[in-house]
Amino acid sequence: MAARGLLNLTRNTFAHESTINWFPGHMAKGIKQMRDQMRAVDLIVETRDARIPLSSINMQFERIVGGKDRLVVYNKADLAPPEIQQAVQLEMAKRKQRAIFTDTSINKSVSQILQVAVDIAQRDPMKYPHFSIMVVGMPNVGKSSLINALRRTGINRGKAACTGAKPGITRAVSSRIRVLEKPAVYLVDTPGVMMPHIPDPITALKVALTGKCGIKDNIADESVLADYLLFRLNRFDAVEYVHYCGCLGIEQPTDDINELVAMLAQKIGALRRGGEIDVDKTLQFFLRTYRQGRFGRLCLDDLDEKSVADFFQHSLLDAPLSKNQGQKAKRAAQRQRSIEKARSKNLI
Ligand SMILES: Nc1nc2c(ncn2[C@@H]2O[C@H](COP(=O)(O)OP(=O)(O)OP(=O)(O)O)[C@@H](O)[C@H]2O)c(=O)[nH]1
Ligand SMILES: [Mg+2]
Repeated sequence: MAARGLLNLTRNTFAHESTINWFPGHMAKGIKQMRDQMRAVDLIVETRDARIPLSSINMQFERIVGGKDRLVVYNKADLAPPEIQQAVQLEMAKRKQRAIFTDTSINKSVSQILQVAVDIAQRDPMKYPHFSIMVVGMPNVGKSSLINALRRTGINRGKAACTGAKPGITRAVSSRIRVLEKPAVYLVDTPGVMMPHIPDPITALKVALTGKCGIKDNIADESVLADYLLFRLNRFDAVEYVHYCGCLGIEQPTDDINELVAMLAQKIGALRRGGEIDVDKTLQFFLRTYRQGRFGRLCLDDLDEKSVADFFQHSLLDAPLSKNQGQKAKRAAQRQRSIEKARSKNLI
């Protein structure tokens, strides 16, 4: 790994203003279906993305699943550094939430979910002649993959739910899918649900970067996503990307996304007639390669005590339900910040 001190890496912050407001109709419909079926549900498996353990929390589920027994599952654990697991579990324990980490390709990993269900069901067999789990979470966190993996692990059967690399594959709440015979355990798949408005622009970038919203819908600009990714990779000293782009000039990390695109385009042959660079294709390759985990196992959220506290205080607890509420909340937060700033300078 190159020594950062020698490198021309100049950015310590990433300036970004725009947020994401993406809430297609099938999500609102999905929430209604979830609410309608909630009475028959014994356990909620709230699935989050291990690469963004904070930013993949959707506070809407607090309102939807309210008092139900809940297990938080951090999926795609194979793409996140193993050392974050303890910190996240501690944080969840403080919030009285059980949390586990899963990788859907590993039976032992997903069978932890079945174990939780079996433990609850066996405590009171009269109450649970059969046990129903509803799997909820943001788009593309791997809900349907988890269901297929649980079916494979529990009853050795093939896929029952469609999965895909793009968000929005599951469009409606599914019927019950059996995943265990004794005790009888069923799962219900649900469409991924976004926050209608993500107030913090950097949280929005992380959500988009990990593939939670459709790029084709122009929700997030790929060049901004790629630039933010480059910024984070450099900040982490995660310079595996250099090896991908290395053969044609980049021998050390760069903070310049244009330089990276120029080199990478040559390497992958993303060139139009006359040698002009196909920027879109190159950016897509860069983002796809990251999402496949080929730049290493990275956690995009900061998990030190202060960052976690700030996150819960500012981004989540007052999470708005609509764009209007979001704008109001943003203005209120700005006002509050100016008051605090003025206070700290003893002006008030
Ligand atoms: N690396 C990795 N990829 C996973 C894992 N689980 C799922 N995936 C991949 O993540 C992508 C999304 O998986 P889905 O199961 O369709 O996600 P979903 O949450 O059901 O998505 P929606 O239906 O769109 O809300 C697919 O390409 C899966 O192969 C995992 O544990 N590790
Ligand atoms: Mg799905």
